[in-house]
Amino acid sequence: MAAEHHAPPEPNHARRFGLIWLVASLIATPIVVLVVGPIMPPGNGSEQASGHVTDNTVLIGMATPVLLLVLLYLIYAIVFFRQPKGAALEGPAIHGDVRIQTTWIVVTSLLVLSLAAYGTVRLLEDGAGSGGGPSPVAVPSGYKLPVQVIGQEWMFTYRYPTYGGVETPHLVLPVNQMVELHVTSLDVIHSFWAYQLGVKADANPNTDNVVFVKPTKLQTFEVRCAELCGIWHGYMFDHGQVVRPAAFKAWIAEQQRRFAPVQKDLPSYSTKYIPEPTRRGG
Ligand SMILES: [Cu+2]
Repeated sequence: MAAEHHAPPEPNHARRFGLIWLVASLIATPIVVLVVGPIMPPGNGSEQASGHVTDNTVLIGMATPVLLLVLLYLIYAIVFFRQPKGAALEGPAIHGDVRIQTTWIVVTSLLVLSLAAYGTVRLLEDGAGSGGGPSPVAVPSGYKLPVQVIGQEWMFTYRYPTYGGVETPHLVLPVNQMVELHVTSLDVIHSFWAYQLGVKADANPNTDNVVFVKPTKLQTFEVRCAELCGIWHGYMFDHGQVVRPAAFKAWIAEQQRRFAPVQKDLPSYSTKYIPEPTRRGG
């Protein structure tokens, strides 16, 4: 009976848990990166979209060991630190443990600062598919097809300045061509969001917001307004297409022919437009 009181010595929990966490992280992180990474949004519709997938994979890869640390410790504590029924004892509190405090500060600082550095480098590489204002810091080299995106309540239209400033109701882009989008608005604030192309840029009145995108896949993509802009905001969407260069040439020629009669009533191409207020009582 007396033997009951001689409890076995406590195992080294820190070492045992550390080992469990290390093994779990070494197994789970590659699986997450290799299996979950490739299906992360927004897909591979453009260079910018593929860049987002890479960035999301880096983030989820770094988050996996952190998440495992929290979850596994929770399970470990429930299993090994469970108090017998009726006991209201807490474990000894940890105060002023220099090793734990230092490790905590160093590891969390390294994680956050390395992600900040990574994000800055990636942003400067290609602008990451978001608007950089009228003179963006990151400008890709080589020829860029300029296309203007005009938001207004409640639709987007598109102008192609290198094709006589023709204005079209749908966005069609040639594949594997770097495009320089000039996003603006005629009235309130909108946001041009082509999800599959990894592009999202504010469409503000009297503003020329430049964003670059290089579609890499023949596809139909969605265009949505991503800024609450009035009562029909939810219906402010349409579909665009990425086509072969020859198909683009044929399409733009057809648009120029079709819209020639109304073209003369449009203001000439400009990076921004100041719409005249509606005349009343005339
Ligand atoms: Cu809108």
